[in-house]
Amino acid sequence: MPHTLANPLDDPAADPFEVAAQAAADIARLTGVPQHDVAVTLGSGWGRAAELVGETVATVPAIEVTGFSKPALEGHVGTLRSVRTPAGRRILVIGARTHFYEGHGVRRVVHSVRTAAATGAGTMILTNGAGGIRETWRPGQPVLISDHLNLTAASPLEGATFIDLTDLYSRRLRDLARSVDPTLDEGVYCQFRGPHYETPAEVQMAKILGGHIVGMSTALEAIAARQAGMEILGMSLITNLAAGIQSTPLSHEEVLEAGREAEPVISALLARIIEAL
Ligand code: 8IG
Repeated sequence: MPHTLANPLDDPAADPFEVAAQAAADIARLTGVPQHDVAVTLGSGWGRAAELVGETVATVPAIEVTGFSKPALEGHVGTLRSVRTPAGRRILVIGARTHFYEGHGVRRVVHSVRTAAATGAGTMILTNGAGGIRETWRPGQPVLISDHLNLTAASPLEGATFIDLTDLYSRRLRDLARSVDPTLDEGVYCQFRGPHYETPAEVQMAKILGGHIVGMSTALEAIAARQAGMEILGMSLITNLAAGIQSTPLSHEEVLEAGREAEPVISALLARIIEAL
């Protein structure tokens, strides 16, 4: 009897791009939408941010799609949605992020991005909730990601796959986002492994290294999106100031609350950016 794996990506012999192609076929079948133009991953605080983007055509539990895993966390929605904008653009809304800290390997972390590319999406919008290092930033503030520091010591690329990451977070898309909201600030996102938050010393290290935002996602996904040839827009909702920057301890509850409060503002922002793409 062959051993049945819970997730085909856990089979080292599997081709992750073939699994993504299968997942894209599942999405086409389950949503009735053969192709998507843009994909959006919703991070902490962004859970309802897609509701103003357009009409939800179909909602699919992520676990029904090949290679996807159960969501690990409250505040992370485990669904894939097909949304149609007023202009008729097809948006794949990914509310099912697998984090590196879950320990299932990088293939699973970037599967949603590879799947999005396989559905036809040429633009990948990656959102997250994160800690802010800049003292002028306030919880509830959205910022653009201008570049990243990948501090996970991992990569979604396998073998001698050399990919250029200059302009990884597209200047064109950042300019476009600022044409929607000129007050949007930007910064360098540091992906830590987590799931613990940083020590104040680690936050100071990130600051010295040129970081402005600390989080536990996005960088690995952006690399995979670039490998797939997508144009990338990254946005962080600053839900807390990073450890030691704020005087009080960090709590997941605080993160959720900042997300709830910012929801109407970032929902409208995201909808307007997508409309302007
Ligand atoms: I929300 O302060 C959120 N996610 N690493 N540090 C890291 N991840 C985060 C933080 C934070 N806030």
